[in-house]
Amino acid sequence: MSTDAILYDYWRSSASYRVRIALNSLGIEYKSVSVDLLQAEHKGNENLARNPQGLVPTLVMDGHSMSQSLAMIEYLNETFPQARFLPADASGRQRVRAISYAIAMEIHPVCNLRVVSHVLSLTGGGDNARIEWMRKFISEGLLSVERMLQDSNTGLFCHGDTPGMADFCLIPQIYNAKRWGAEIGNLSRINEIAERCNDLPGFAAAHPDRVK
Ligand SMILES: N[C@@H](CCC(=O)N[C@@H](CS)C(=O)NCC(=O)O)C(=O)O
Repeated sequence: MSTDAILYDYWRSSASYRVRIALNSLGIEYKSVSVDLLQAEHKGNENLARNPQGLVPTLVMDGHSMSQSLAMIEYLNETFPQARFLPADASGRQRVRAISYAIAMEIHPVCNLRVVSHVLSLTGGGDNARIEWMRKFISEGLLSVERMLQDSNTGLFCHGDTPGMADFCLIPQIYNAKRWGAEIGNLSRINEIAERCNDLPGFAAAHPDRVK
């Protein structure tokens, strides 16, 4: 589907990766504009004008400039009738949001570039400290998600048999776990779901290696 959507993102950003999966899953064509985090482009005036928090991603669509990846996914869910990113029932939506937030609001913030860089600057830590930090919070966080998934509402995907917002959060976090060498091999539910998601074209096309 052709739209005038623009996603301001960065190839390795997991919040951007979530939104790429959602857009691809709906077959929405969009223009991708890179905001290079390593060059600090996200802190520049151009990015601040579109994203007041100075972060990525930003989705410009339907005349709105949107920040916050989960709010974008919910916007797409509400505006595209074919999207089934959240279930129809309130308790299902609560569960999908809880899994999504366990990743996006618990694991992701403490592993963010600016947070880890600041910790290292305060403590004088180097590359090894960075790796240990990332491994600790990602493996502990995903272990808690694995426990959330030990539930009869989990199906082929995080909730039931349709991929949705929780899966859109999980897959980028697994990419990060692999990137940093976090121990997740024993998380059987997570690994099974990841294998299924990664076979889907919308997920595959959103992978960082496909967009860098
Ligand atoms: N909760 C925000 C998080 C956005 C976010 O933190 N993005 C990261 C990249 S994944 C970023 O811009 N980091 C820049 C930094 O930490 O300086 C969302 O879901 O959109």
